[in-house]
Amino acid sequence: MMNKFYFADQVLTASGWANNVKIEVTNGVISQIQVGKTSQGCQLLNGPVLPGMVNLHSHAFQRAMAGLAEVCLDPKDSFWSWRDLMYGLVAKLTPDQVRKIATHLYIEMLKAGYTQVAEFHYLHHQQSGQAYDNPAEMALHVRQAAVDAGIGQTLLPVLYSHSGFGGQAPSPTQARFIHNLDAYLRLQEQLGKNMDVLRHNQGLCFHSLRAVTKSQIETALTSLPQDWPVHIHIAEQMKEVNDCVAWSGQRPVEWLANQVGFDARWCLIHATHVNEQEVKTIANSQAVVGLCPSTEANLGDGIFPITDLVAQSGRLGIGSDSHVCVSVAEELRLLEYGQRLRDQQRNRVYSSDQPSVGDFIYQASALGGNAACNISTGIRVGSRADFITLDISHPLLAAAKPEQLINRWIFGINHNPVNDVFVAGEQVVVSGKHKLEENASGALVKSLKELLS
Ligand code: NGQ
Ligand code: ZN
Repeated sequence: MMNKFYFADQVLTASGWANNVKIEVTNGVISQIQVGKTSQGCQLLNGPVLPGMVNLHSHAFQRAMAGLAEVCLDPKDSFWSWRDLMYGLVAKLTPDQVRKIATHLYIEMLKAGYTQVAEFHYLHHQQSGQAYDNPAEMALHVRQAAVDAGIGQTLLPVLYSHSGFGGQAPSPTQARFIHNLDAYLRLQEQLGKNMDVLRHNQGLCFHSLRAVTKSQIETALTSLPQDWPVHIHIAEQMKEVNDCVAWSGQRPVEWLANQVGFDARWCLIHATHVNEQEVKTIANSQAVVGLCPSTEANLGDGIFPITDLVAQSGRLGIGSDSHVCVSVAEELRLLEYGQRLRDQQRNRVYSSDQPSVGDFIYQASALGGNAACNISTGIRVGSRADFITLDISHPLLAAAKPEQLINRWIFGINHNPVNDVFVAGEQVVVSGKHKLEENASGALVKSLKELLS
């Protein structure tokens, strides 16, 4: 048994802000929280303590092209022309490059305050489309990046078999993604071996309704453990909605609800284009909506009706997806501002018991992220000990009451105040620095030069 004791003046626990808090961590999990204590015998946590954030949607390799697709090549540039550019990157990447890109990215995530990432991993095979000698080669490189950075990871190997609704043949540019169901189940089995179960787990993942058939979804769901999370991209672009209607007479979320069904295990990524009935179905199901505000803005997706979901007690979380932004505050700010811009009103995403927008979206996103990863990381007994401290040297933070801190961070300041970061009770960021950051930066520069020369 490994016991550690931490002390902080102010902690945002699962039941709210508390003062003079002693946190006991046993084997990486919070075993006791005592309020109104002294710091004797404890490691002092420097600054107010918040639970770590979950990044519930990542395609790590796409970090390599962040900011490079912002040049107009055609007046009709769209999500789909961006995807062609992204496929150009896909065609070149080696496992070693992917690992280096992901390691650097995961270090940036930790420094931003994310302590867990759900990696939606679909770049499986060699350039030719042949599996690697070890079919899990790429996935294991992505997991190794999480191990090296020290971030928690839910690895979501993606089932991807088709290019469009109704089982259309994949395009040559998708060759590196493609599995049949048997090969996919073997990959999942292999990835279950030798993992650190405190920080790593797995989930089931369908790329989109374009990429899998109904019978594949059904067989995968019955073949894999029933407590695994299930992720899918859905209804991100109007073309997908229109193609789905043309194929089935139903909209994507409607089709999934009627033909397969979804519940609290599911994480619907984007779900941008939903009607009132679909929002109601999602809220009732308690599936988590995986919002990726910076990527959805970057790709011109549209605006998901968060206000309607929250009014019906639906669940949400945030992801940085294509990683044009690796900032918890920016992601949450944009989440709220999208609703304000649409409604021409202020203070949109909150609840009657939590009217503070920042506090509501931070905590709702952390909780939804936990569900989407099938983990528990809030500051409560029984959770993995993931927490962050804020550097309050900025005057706006220094003068803030605890209940104003998150709003000050998200809406009021322009730098990242995340100071120390702990994952499973291990400190991985110290005063804003990660021990591997210099090495990881050098390795990333080298990989980017190889890829982009
Ligand atoms: C992806 N990304 O799989 O990386 C997708 C684009 C697609 C986002 N949707 C490709 N952000 O949906 O076919
Ligand atoms: Zn995605």
